[in-house]
Amino acid sequence: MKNIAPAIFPPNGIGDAKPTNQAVLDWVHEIGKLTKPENIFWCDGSERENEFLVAESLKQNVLIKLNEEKVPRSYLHRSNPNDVARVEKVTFICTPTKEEAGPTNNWSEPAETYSKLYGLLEGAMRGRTMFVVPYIMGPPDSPLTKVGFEITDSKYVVLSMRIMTRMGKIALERLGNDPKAEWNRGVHSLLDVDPDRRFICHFPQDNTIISVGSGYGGNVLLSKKCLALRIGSYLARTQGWMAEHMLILGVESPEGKKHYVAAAFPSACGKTNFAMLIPPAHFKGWKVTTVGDDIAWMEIRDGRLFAVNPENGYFGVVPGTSYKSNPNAMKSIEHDTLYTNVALTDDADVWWEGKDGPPPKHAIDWRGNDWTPDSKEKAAHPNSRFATPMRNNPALNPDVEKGEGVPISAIIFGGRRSDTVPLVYEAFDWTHGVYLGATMASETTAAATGAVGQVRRDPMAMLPFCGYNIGDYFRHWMDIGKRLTNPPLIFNVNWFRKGANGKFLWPGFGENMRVLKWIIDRCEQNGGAVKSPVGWLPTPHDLDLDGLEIDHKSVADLLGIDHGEWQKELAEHKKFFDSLGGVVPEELLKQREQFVARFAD
Ligand code: GTP
Ligand code: SPV
Ligand code: MN
Repeated sequence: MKNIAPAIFPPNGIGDAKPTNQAVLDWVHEIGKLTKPENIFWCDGSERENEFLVAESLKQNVLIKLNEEKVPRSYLHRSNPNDVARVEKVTFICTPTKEEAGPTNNWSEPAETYSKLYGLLEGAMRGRTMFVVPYIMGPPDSPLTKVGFEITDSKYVVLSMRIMTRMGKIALERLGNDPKAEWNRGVHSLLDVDPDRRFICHFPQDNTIISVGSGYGGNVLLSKKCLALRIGSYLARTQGWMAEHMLILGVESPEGKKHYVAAAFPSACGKTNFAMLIPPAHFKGWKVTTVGDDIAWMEIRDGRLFAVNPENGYFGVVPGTSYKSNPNAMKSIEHDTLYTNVALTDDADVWWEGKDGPPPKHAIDWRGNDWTPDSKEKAAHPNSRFATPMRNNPALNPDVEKGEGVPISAIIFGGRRSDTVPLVYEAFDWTHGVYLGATMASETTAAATGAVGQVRRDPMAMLPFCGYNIGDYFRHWMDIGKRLTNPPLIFNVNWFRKGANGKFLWPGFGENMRVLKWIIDRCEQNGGAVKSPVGWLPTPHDLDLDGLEIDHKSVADLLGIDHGEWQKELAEHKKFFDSLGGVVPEELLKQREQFVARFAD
């Protein structure tokens, strides 16, 4: 195997933050014996360590330094062109039985899978440095916070984990010396970045993740989709809380009244953008702040749902990000940012499709080839990403570190649907809301490998992220609902409905404030709505559209319920439930019948 990650040799005082917990030491020893690295680098998360790792990464061309004036302290990384997105078909849930993983997950038997992966890892780190990255997910003083360790042979992973998590000493302190303490074991090796030897495997019962053969995003930053969602959802079910693929935002009215909402949209369907929304001029005095942009961990307190953001940074979609669409994201990525697979301009600035201003006359594309505006290829990969600390966000909510989290007034589900699904509507109650989440669908995006633009069912935006049987997951939602005396209201939104001309009917981005305002009005029990077969639906008068250039016909189309389309939709719901092979809770099957009956009335 070619050594694509040669060892580095730190000076004294760097790379030696060895933990004292014997369970961690034993595990690192075991993985070291297996992978046979040149040396072990124990990360402490310090500034000095970061500087050293950046310098070594520049030497090895893992990073390219960007223009210090234009994007200070920022770098570009190019992943292997065969390795640019999550790969769902090689992602496995390795529970003792196939039933536990359920009908929506790839399953493989734990003992066999360990043995296959250990075979691949045998000697895999020869001539490489094995990094041990301790981290916590969640605010330091939250009861939900979890400790994880990721072993990796990728410097890019270490540098990304430093941005995306609270990394280093803080985790060693939190873990302490109890050898029985709960912590997540994550093992990652690039191997030779061969798609045929790429596997992302989760062992929920062992709180263990093993990822090999990739160096990209959600496949390898094991804190994120692997721990915070797949293992997280499994732990959440047994421990009575929720791990969801949701942004969390705060809305404050001009009078100072605050609400928090959590919203589940599938990958590349607008979470980061919604979380950083800037209200249009018409909403003078309204403020939106970001708690999280991708993942919410929620627990019940005083009969209400409280949410924390387990992450410490944003791993966001770059293309389409501009001062027009998302100024807060643009400000966040102006400095101290690690870019992956964007284009590099001749003055070492970054560029991507949809950035403000004209394209550069010449650039180097994400693959490292010459690019001009006449090129047929995209300059930036459609799933190119930024990793940036949440501290960079001008709209960061000041309570983001609060251990108890923020109280959730509304949960929003949403997907990319060209047709059928109205701009916004509200569920009649919790069970109806769970049904809306369970049956939501979205057109696939570049965030995962495979076809783009195909409608697929993606329950609660968790299809690729639920670490156990989806039927039990639905049941868990129902059980949580029973324990809530003051449950959030549940809504569904669709920013992506298209008109007859094939263009989006809704302007989206900041203008989504108009929908958010209606949602808040409903939470305050003063928003108007009509009862429709799908749920409570605003009339055009119930939405504040003042100052928005949109014609009556578009608004009517956005809010319209086409009975023909919904007959097809309800048939798809049935097909989806049937495909799950009898795991769907009775209450949800009943919801479908009621749905059908409302249309028949
Ligand atoms: P992940 O990080 O993959 O989970 O994605 P995300 O859900 O955070 O999506 P993000 O906010 O990064 O948006 C993805 C794409 O959708 C980008 O190209 C955005 O420009 C586009 N987008 C976001 N919000 C809107 C919107 O309101 N309307 C339209 N038309 N496009 C949007
Ligand atoms: C997603 O795909 O939902 C992401 C990007 O947030 S990744 O971290 O690669 O999973
Ligand atoms: Mn995501």
